[in-house]
Amino acid sequence: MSPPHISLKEVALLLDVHYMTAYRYMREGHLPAAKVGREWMVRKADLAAFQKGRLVAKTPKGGGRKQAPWAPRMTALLIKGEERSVLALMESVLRSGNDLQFLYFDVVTPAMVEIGRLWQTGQLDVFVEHRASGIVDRTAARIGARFSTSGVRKGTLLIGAPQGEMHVLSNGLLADLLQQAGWKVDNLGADVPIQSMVAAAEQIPDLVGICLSISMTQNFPALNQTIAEIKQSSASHLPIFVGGAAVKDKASAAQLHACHIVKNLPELLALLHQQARRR
Ligand code: B12
Repeated sequence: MSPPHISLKEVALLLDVHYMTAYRYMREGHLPAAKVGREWMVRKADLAAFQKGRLVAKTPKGGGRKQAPWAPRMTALLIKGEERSVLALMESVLRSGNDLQFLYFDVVTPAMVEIGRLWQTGQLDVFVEHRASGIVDRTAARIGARFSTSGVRKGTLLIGAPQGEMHVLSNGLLADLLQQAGWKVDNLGADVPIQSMVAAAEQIPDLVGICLSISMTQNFPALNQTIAEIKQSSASHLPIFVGGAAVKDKASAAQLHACHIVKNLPELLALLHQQARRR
């Protein structure tokens, strides 16, 4: 019977790539390998899975967008807590011709949702979820900073999560994408006290809108009160956009006060564009 492992050199030959390319696949976390003595060894089963992934990647579907199984790889690296490999994978996604929005919403978001599912079904301890969140926060901050454009801004958007809401990864990702699209973003982060959100809405100059993110329906009362108080303040004219995991269905969305319920970034961009034309 042939051994279940082969060396990285043999992998390079089989894949018809330079040894350093095979080494990079390993370093970036696409191809699991273990050092045995002085040699890197790869399980044949892992190589087969990797080759399958590459095959998928080479077969563009849906308008030519590459379909490499990025999200499962991201999930695996986040679960292992491999911060450097997560960063390297993010770089690979972008180098393969995908944009920042694809990286954030089609790779990072499903990976985090899967981690949440594994936690909810008792397959992961919550520390893994905390560690993965920290990794996404830090790596996305490094990647996102490169996409921030300078020049004339379309106006400022205030972003935040209402009192009690700790889920704010989406805020950071949205902020990067909105900045890339030409807005200045003031991101207040998690658990913003109602009065602070109102003060920010009243005091930040050149404000054109407020984006609030909500993941837990139990924070609806705080969100509703925040919206109500903004509507009674000198910032009452500002449009309020609400998005997040808690407003995915119509019944939840119906519990919210006057605001625009937004599903995703393209919808938000379209609404902002409409608002700008009305001004
Ligand atoms: C990471 C995470 C955490 C982290 C948050 C860290 C951080 N810095 O944000 C930590 C560990 C702190 C945490 C804590 C808790 N969490 Co938690 N968490 C998650 C998890 C796994 C991922 C959330 C995430 O970041 N997703 C990635 C982002 C990018 O996706 P997103 O938020 O959905 O945003 C997308 C869209 O919704 C949209 N969007 C979001 N906001 C906005 C805003 C606008 C304006 C627009 C246009 C679009 C938009 O854009 C994004 C891209 O598509 C989810 C699982 C899940 N299914 O969502 C659970 C989840 C949200 N958590 C849950 C729970 C229960 C908790 C805890 C109570 C228990 C716990 N896990 O310890 C606490 C409560 C904390 C609190 N008081 O808020 C539940 C919520 C259930 C519910 N609906 O009530 C979930 C769904 C897990 C589950 N399956 O049960 N959590």
